[in-house]
Amino acid sequence: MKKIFAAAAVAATVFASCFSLGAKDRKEVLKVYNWSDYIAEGVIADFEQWYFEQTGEQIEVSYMTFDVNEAMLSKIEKGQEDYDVVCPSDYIIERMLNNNLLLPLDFAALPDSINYIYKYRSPYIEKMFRSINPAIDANNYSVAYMWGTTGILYNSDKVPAEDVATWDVIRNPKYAGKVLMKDAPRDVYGPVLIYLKQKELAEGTVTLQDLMMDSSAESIAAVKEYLLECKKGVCGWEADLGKELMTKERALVSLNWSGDAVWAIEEAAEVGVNLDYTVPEEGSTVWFDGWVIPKYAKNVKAATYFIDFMCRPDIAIRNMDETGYVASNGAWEVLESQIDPEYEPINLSYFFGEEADSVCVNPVLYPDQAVIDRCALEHDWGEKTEDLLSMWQDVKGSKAGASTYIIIGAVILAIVAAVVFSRRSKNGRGKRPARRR
Ligand code: SPD
Repeated sequence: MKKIFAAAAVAATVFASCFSLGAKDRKEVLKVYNWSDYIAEGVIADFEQWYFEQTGEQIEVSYMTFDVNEAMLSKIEKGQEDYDVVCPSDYIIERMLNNNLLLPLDFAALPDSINYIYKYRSPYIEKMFRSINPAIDANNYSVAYMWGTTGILYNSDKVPAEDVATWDVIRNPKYAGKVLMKDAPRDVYGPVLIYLKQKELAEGTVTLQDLMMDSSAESIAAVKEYLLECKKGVCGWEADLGKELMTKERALVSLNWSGDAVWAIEEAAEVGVNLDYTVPEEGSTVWFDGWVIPKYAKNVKAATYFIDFMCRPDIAIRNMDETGYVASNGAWEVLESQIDPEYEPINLSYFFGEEADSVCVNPVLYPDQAVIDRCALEHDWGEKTEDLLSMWQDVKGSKAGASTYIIIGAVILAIVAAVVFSRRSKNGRGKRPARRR
């Protein structure tokens, strides 16, 4: 996975855009706002070329990135930028639908020969998108890009599998100072609440779906208390760097997304570090990031073509191979590209149809039915989101965790060393002894 090259290519695109956009007609510009590290090298340039071939019109993509759903949403809600196409997660799509921030997608406008969206939509994705918002079918407003689970990425040489069978590994004192948390409040809140309510889940008095909607003051307080305990052992809150810190063994346990895990496992193997990923037994969240067109978009036609291009199987495969994430694309060609006899056969008929009931693919990429059955979709909390964000700030900003102590310790040592050194210099004792003749 050539992340560095991909990043350089994206940076070059953005750089080039900055210098040429001023002179361009807005209709010749497509503003894309996507997650960082989420597209393969060269795909943007290939889209510009393909768009010209299909329409005879020039387009220049202005490509911008974000790392945190809530930060992206705040820009959209304030109308700070007239993005044409954006890639939020499921519960943010739900919020955008509730707040009337999205345009319906018109794929009938595309010529049949290049309409990849309907042709390759997985039945599973279609069903899950329908469940995003029971009142409005999200399939009419969004097309899934990548999807996955939230779980634990861990160093399998130093952390035994039984320790990661539970979310409580993030609080396990054995790994204090070596735990990374995703800087994504909803993606941490869900698993922690599932852990805290495991007894009620087992007894059947609550369901995973109930927990995804649980924004009560009691639950937020319980998750806060738990996270404050975890914080003593947390060495960082990361948006995108966690995978690299794991490959360098700077951390041993990382609450992370399956796509980052795939990337990290492959990169780590190349330097002899063994990482693995699991979805703890208590249950977790399954998530989807989908393309949407905000209602103040200026280039709906190019945005529609862009979303369609991302669904072309060869493009989906390139994006998967380079980012580690899984395309929401049900094309058989995509499945075939991932088949590797090294893996045990798993049942992916839920995603690719009946014929895929026993396929050898990486189970971190495509969870089998048993994992899916213990995962649920996050949902928008509306106004209550503020309570979560404020709890999150309290936890991250409150009294020091391990990483803070390490930094403070290093600063104190540096000051002490500087003072000792300056005293020794003044007394002449720090000087190199004169050579005997
Ligand atoms: N570096 C790209 C990361 C995108 C992951 N999206 C996951 C969102 C889960 N809510």
